[in-house]
Amino acid sequence: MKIVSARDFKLQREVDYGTPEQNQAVKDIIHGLRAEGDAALLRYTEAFDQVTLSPQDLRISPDELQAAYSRVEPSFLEAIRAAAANIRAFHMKQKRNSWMDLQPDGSLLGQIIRPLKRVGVYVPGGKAAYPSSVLMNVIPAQVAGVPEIVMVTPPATGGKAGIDPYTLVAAAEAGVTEAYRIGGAQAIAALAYGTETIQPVDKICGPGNIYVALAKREVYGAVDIDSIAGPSEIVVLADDTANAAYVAADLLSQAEHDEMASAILVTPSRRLAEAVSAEVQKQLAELPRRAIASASIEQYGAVIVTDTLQEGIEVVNRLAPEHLEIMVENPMAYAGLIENAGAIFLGTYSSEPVGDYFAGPNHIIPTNGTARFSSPVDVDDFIKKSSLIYYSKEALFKNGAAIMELARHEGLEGHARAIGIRLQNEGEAG
Ligand code: HSO
Ligand code: ZN
Repeated sequence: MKIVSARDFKLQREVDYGTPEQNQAVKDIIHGLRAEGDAALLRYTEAFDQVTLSPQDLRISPDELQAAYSRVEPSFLEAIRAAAANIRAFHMKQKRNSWMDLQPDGSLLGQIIRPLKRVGVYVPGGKAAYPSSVLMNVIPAQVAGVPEIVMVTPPATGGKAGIDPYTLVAAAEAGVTEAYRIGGAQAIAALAYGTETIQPVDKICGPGNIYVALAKREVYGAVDIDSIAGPSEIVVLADDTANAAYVAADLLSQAEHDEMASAILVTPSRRLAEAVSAEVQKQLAELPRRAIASASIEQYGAVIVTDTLQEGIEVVNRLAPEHLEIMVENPMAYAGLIENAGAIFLGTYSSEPVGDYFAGPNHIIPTNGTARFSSPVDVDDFIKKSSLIYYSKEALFKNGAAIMELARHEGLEGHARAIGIRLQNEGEAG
């Protein structure tokens, strides 16, 4: 790994907005789907997934979901149930209540919290179908009270039998209420606009390839979308007390996600910097996904050596990483100094995979420095609020003049009169 000083480090960040051809292809698919519904969906599935379906095959039946249970190991089922329980418990803490405030003048103000009615979750096919991500998308929606949670996932070649049983089990455990074997931009368009078979949703979440990401951008506005996730990132802030082999293993755990993932060590210890760099090389050689991980380490990996731990904290705050591990002598003392990080893992035993899979917090976390202003996925992403306003007569008479003043200042006489008519009609003088 390259070892650089904080001054010399330049973070390379790229957001993929697709080529003009990709953007045009996505626009055409959405247009086709809106014009022709199911027929277009089946045609695109045949063209892009090489699977021929008829309209009644689109839906993954409840029986098929159930049948997946016999195709996974009992140990997998046990593990995913334990993870789901932790994730559910963590997200339950985020639930908000509607509230109302009664004012002394008899007026009443409040907020009504309601779940979204129907949410679509995209689950990519192939190697990137992570059951853990199904849990992380679906459980917060379910805890929020969303009654209809629709999963879509591309039909693997092989058609009906092709959907990964682990994905199906995760979906069933998390609380998916409907599932369809569709993928790509056409699946996003179907969720956004509906077809004869698929009712449209209010929000679409979940990761996907560039076509899926572009389609989500394109349908945003007609429906809500989650943020578009970039490659995984980990920053480890460590001092001389850290175990170099553990730090290296944690860096590699995220480098193996993607050639564009980034894994960075920030440390004031030159000794640790060198030890971790050597460990990364050693462990890389034995890692099954070494091709991906070494490309990531080569391009986006770095060890940043700072003068002090304090300077290390400043570097971390500037990077605003998706995941931060703090492996220093007294990690608790530093958590409060971190202003920008999506998830903070404290101490030797809180390796990132603990959070990726199991502890309970969501693993869908802002990337690309966006932890500066945004947060991990949570229950709030699946609710909406309505404001509640009740003015008593007393309140209106007390404040009517001020309201009319503001309306007239904006040249909106109709607004002023809507208030004025009541004051005149029912006031002392009226
Ligand atoms: N580290 C990834 C999540 C993940 N890890 C899924 C394993 N599976 C992005 O936060
Ligand atoms: Zn991960």
